[in-house]
Amino acid sequence: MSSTGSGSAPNGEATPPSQRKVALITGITGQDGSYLTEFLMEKGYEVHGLIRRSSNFNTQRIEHIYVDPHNAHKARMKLHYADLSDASSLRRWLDTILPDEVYNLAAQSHVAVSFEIPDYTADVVATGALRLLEAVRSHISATGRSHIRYYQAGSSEMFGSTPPPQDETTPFHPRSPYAASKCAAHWYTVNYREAYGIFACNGILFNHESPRRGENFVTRKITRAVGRIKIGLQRKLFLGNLQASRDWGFAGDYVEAMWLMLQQEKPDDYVVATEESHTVEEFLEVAFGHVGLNWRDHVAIDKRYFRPTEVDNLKGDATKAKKVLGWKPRVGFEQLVKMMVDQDVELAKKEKVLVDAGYIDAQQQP
Ligand code: NDP
Ligand code: GDR
Repeated sequence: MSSTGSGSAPNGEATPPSQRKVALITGITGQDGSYLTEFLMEKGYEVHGLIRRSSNFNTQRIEHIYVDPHNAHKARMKLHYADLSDASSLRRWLDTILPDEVYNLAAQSHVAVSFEIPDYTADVVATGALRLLEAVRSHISATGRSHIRYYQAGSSEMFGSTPPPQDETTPFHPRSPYAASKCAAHWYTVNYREAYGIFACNGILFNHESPRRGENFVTRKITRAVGRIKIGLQRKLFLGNLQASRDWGFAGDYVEAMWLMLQQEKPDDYVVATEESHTVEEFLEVAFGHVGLNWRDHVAIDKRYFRPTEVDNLKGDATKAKKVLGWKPRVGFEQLVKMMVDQDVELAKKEKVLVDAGYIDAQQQP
């Protein structure tokens, strides 16, 4: 089944349809998928996204670029039902869409949740990547379209307990079912490049955040709480390990690096990072401080948020991406935190209007 919708970015519309590059994105409804879609549409691409069936709409992050499919002449973003656990759907859409570039962003991407649903996580993250690579391989073999390029969304979680700074030569030591699955996906990608000559790249991306970040990742969980506490909708925030340190960048900057990898002469693997690391506690300081609050008055520790095995310290060395791709991050740590807090204060104000009008319950969180 296909539900086609189209979107029109302000720029990129000048490119005639026959000259447009075509991209296929798995995980288009996620944080990175939404930024990558905007980025590619600005560049004049036609973007096809694979979405999975859910009982509620899962397209909130791309609604602003969605145009009703009946406006066919403006159709530059199209959505199709598929799932990384369904190999036949992947091959079918490759054969139908005929993409020039494939970005595999889909994943069960929550590290803590991967301990709860390890089997499913491996099926989607590891075997899902293998299914897509195999679909690309057999599509090329059937059609001769060997120019097709593939991007695999790798993760700094693969480094796990190997101490920083981490670069492309650093050994992997994964610390969760999610991270072990991403390692498998990484090596499947390398293998399909070496075995079949497919233009396939691994982006080893360190944490990247934004106002569109899922609300159960620590950064967004914090900034949502700051907004709600500031507006009087919440009093407490329960967190786990505050000493973990992460190299946090802005998602909008990182999708450019994905695209740049696929524009090179040769396929390769790249670390993408800001090269700065901060603890969760430092994030709290900046986030609460930005609205004149003291995090210590609001944060409580709940052991349920500790992981069976933790990744203590990630800090990337992105020398190769800077040198070869000419990529660099534009948004720094403090700017990122403040951007997220500002947007979540605005969101909380809107929530407050609904609470005051009696439309929603203010006591969803303590
Ligand atoms: P999100 O969790 O925001 O998005 C994940 C996307 O994958 C969603 O569109 C989701 O659909 C989709 N998805 C989940 N399961 C399936 C499935 N079985 N079949 C098809 N689609 C599925 O992740 P991000 O945007 O933050 O990350 C993008 C990718 O980059 C992921 O692979 C992640 O593991 C990886 N990554 C992310 C980093 C980060 O800091 N953000 C860092 C390094 C790597 P739905 O909307 O329906 O849930
Ligand atoms: P991470 O992101 O595991 O790095 O994976 P997350 O924001 O979940 O955790 C970061 C650190 O914060 C600690 N933490 C908490 N985490 C969550 N989610 N909730 C809490 O209440 C909490 N309290 C403390 C965690 O223990 C951890 O140390 C993200 C995902 O986007 C992956 O898909 C991606 O591959 C990596 O980043 C790079």
